[in-house]
Order: sequence, then structure tokens, then C-alpha cells
Amino acid sequence: MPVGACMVAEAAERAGHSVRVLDLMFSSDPLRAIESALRKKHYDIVGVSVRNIDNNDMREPAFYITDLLPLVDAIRRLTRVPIILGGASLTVMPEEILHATGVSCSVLGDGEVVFPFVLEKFSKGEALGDLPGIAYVENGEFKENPSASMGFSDEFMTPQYHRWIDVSSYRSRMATVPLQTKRGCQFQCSYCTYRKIEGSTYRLSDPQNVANAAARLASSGLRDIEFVDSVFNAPYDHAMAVCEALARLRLPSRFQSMDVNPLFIDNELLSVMEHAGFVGIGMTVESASDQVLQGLRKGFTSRHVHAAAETVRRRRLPCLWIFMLGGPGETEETVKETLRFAETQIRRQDAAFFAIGVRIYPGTELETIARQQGVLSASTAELLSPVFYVSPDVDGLWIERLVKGALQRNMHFMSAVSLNVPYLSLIHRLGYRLGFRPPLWRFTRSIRRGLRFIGMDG
Ligand code: B12
Repeated sequence: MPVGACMVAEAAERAGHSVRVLDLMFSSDPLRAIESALRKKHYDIVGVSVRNIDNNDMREPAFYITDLLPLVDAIRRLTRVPIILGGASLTVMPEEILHATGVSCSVLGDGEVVFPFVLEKFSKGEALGDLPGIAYVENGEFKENPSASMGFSDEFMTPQYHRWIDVSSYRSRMATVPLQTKRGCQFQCSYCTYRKIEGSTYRLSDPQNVANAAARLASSGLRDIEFVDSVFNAPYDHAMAVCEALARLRLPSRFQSMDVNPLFIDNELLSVMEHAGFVGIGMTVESASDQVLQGLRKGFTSRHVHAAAETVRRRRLPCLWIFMLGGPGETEETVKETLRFAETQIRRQDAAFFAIGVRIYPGTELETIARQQGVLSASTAELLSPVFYVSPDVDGLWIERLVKGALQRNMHFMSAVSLNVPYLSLIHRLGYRLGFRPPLWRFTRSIRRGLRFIGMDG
């Protein structure tokens, strides 16, 4: 569910503006939807929320900026009012996306804080000038005003989704409701953009406010809640306090988070999570080899990965183990080490996801490493369309073959291929109707068995 766009809409409305959200998620003809919305009514500003640049899939890359161009062109054809871009993708690569779309302004980071200021400036006819948290093009020159750390306001944590989007269409596709307990990330992973998007210092929400937000969602019928923090369980004490506050409220909700770090997982936290109503966690270990974990600068070692597996095995909470093969330091040996870990340490009732290749983002340490190793010749601007890193010490196709073999032996394993199956959306809808609730990966084995039975398992 488009939490960012809804937050921004609500903040703009709270600032006294009249706002309409046009959600293109389920539109069969997005161009037509835009045309009809802009013909019906005059707007003073059009904001566009662009979440993803690409699908992070090296084997079958999808580049979403290509899809964005005709949409922006349609807006331009129908109105001369300013267009403002926002969303995670803009914070990751503002210059490249502004250049590609020909739009002259974007908001960086916390849109619910910055966008009302942008609107105020426009309504007064003032230049955006040195407003923090924007990037713009002036006389052909790209300029970026770093976002001042404006804190993280709890005010817009749970936008009134029903007012902005078609909530039932999301629910019927097993979508979860995103909720943040903080912003910021203090990890230094060599490939990652999280610090660029949310900053490198934590901005923590009051744990009780988070629990109250979950209660508000539950009372409006939204019970499948996904924590979308960069890393849910760091800082540990904060995650613990959030889970304790949730457990005290005894909500009928089902919680999950796809970004749990093995450094800060122990029996106590998992136990409180279970009491709070967690139904699944994603453990983003990436690798079980020290050499690769060091190359990815994960800040933990294979010892932590094994310890986390032991902790998980002692509890009931389902866990999806997330791996990313091919990073700096990866060799045939290290790939085998990680697969060995997955085959021997992960419970059959859990699941494992394998991605191959690491998306290279501009300005990351991975970009530097790739250039030093001579495996990256694309310019920084060319990194907008997806470019991936695979360690020069291992062949990507060899990894693919090995992963394929592991998938054949282990019905609880998945790869990017599993996400690309055309009938995934159908499985979601069918599952929901049959009473299954997210996360769907808990049913990986049954789904794959069913697909294998009808000859459609990858
Ligand atoms: C949690 C998360 C997930 C969860 C989402 C769960 C859920 N229920 O929503 C899961 C694990 C499922 C996931 C999946 C994917 N993700 Co993800 N995800 C994130 C993460 C960590 C947080 C997203 C979030 O909800 N943030 C909180 C909200 C409030 O922030 P926001 O949406 O950015 O909105 C704010 C601003 O952007 C801005 N804003 C937003 N819209 C607008 C509009 C206007 C007009 C303005 C002015 C401002 C504005 O203001 C908002 C409020 O502050 C980000 C990284 C990050 N730290 O941002 C990656 C991120 C968004 N994901 C990314 C990717 C690639 C994916 C996948 C394609 C990966 C894959 N191979 O499957 C899928 C795509 C899923 C999809 N359908 O879109 C990339 C996108 C960049 C890129 N390369 O395309 C990111 C940035 C991570 C990265 N690699 O850098 N993801």
C-alpha cells in the first residue's frame, strides 16, 4: 500500500490544501486515468510518487522509469502546472531521474514534512531557493539541498487509507499495511541506499505511539501490519519496547517485518514478538560466509548467522531467510558455504529466498569496489537503468545453476524466478479468498508442491 503518497497527501491537506490521490496501482490504462483526472478538474500542482526504479532482479530486470516517462508526458500535455516528484527512488537517484523525466523539482526524503513547505512557497509565488530536502534543476544545472534532519513526526504514521486509496483491492491481494517505528539506519552495508534515503542517525518513534498507531489501524479493519523500518530490530531496546507495548494492547493484528538483523535477535525478543502477534520475520543475512559478509560490510559474521538460526529454531515464529549471492568476496566455495547453511540450518517449515547479483547504486562503496576491480564501466548516470555486481571470482550463471539445484531439492526455497511467475497475483487473490493471510511465503512448500503437481514449478 502506498504509505508514502498517502502520508504526503494527508500532510498537504492538514496544511490547508485540497488534495486528491490518483492511485494507478490497479489501473488497466494509467494514461487514460491521468487524462480523465486532469480533464475533470484543475489542480495547481501535480505530485508524483515514484517508489521503485527497478525490480532488483539481475536475470529479468524491469526498469520502471521507462514506464514513468509516458505518464509524466501525459501530465505535461494536459496541464502547465508544476510537477513535483517524490518517493524513495528520487532520494536514491534524484539527478538521474529528473534528467530522464525532464521534471525540474523533486522532494528528497520525508515528503510529509517537506511537501507542505513546497506548496507554501508555490502558493506565495516564491522560489524554492534554499528549502531543505529538495533537488531541482535551474538553468540546466542540478542542485540539491540536503534534507535537514527534521525529526520524524508520528502525526502521519497511519494515514486514513480508506480516504485515499481502494483499500479492499489491496487487501484482496494480501497486501500488508506499512508502519514505521523509526527512520534512519546506522549500518554501513557497502551496497545499500538506506542511509541515503533515511539518514544515518535513528529517529525513533515513541513505542507507545507505535502501538497506538497499530491499534488505530486494527480498529479500521487493517490487521495485517508490516513494519517497514530499514532494520526492525536495531536499536534492540527500541524494538523490544515497541513489541512490549504491542503485546500489552493484545491487538487482533498480525505483524511482520522483512528486515530483521541477526546481530540483535535473541530468545527474549522473539518471545515478545510472538506475544505481540508477529506471524513472520525476514532475516536479511545475505550470506553465511565471513568473506562475503565482510565484503558487503554487514557488520556481523557467520557466527551471528548460525547463532540466529539456532535462536529461530527454538521458537515458533516463522522466518524467511534472505540471501544475496555474488557480492564482493564471493567465490564458488563461499556460495557452497551459504547453500550448505541454508540446507542444514533452516527449518523445513521456514523459507529461504535467494537473489543473485547486487544492484549497484551511485555513491555506494560497492560502486567504488566494482570500478577498482574493473567490472564496472558504466558512468554514474548510466546506473539509473539497473546494473548489477557479481564478484569477478565466480560466474553468475554457475551460481544460478547451483541455486536451481538447491531449489529442486528444497521445496521451501525460492529465488527471483519465483517472484516473476505470472500467476503470483492470482495465487495471492485465491489465497486470500481461501482464508490465508500474509505473509504468503509461510506457505512456500505447499504452493510449490501444488505448482509442481500441475507442472508449473519453475
Ligand atoms: C519496507 C520495504 C519493502 C517491503 C515493503 C512492505 C510493504 N508492505 O510496503 C518489501 C520487502 C515487500 C519490499 C519489496 C520491494 N522493494 Co523495497 N523497500 C522497503 C524500504 C526499506 C522501506 C519502504 C517504506 O515503506 N518506507 C516508508 C515510507 C513512509 O516511505 P516512502 O514510501 O519512501 O515515502 C516517503 C518519501 O519517499 C516521500 N514520498 C513518497 N511519495 C511521495 C510523493 C510526493 C509527491 C512527494 C513530494 C514525496 C513523496 O515522502 C514519504 C513520507 O516520508 C525501502 C528503503 C527505504 N528505506 O526507503 C525499500 C525500497 C523502496 N525497495 C526497493 C525495491 C527495489 C523493492 C523490490 C522491487 C525488491 C524486489 N526485488 O522484490 C520490491 C518491490 C515491492 C513493490 N511492490 O513495490 C528499493 C527501490 C529502489 C529501486 N532500486 O527500485 C528501495 C528504495 C530499497 C533499495 N534497494 O534502495 N520493500
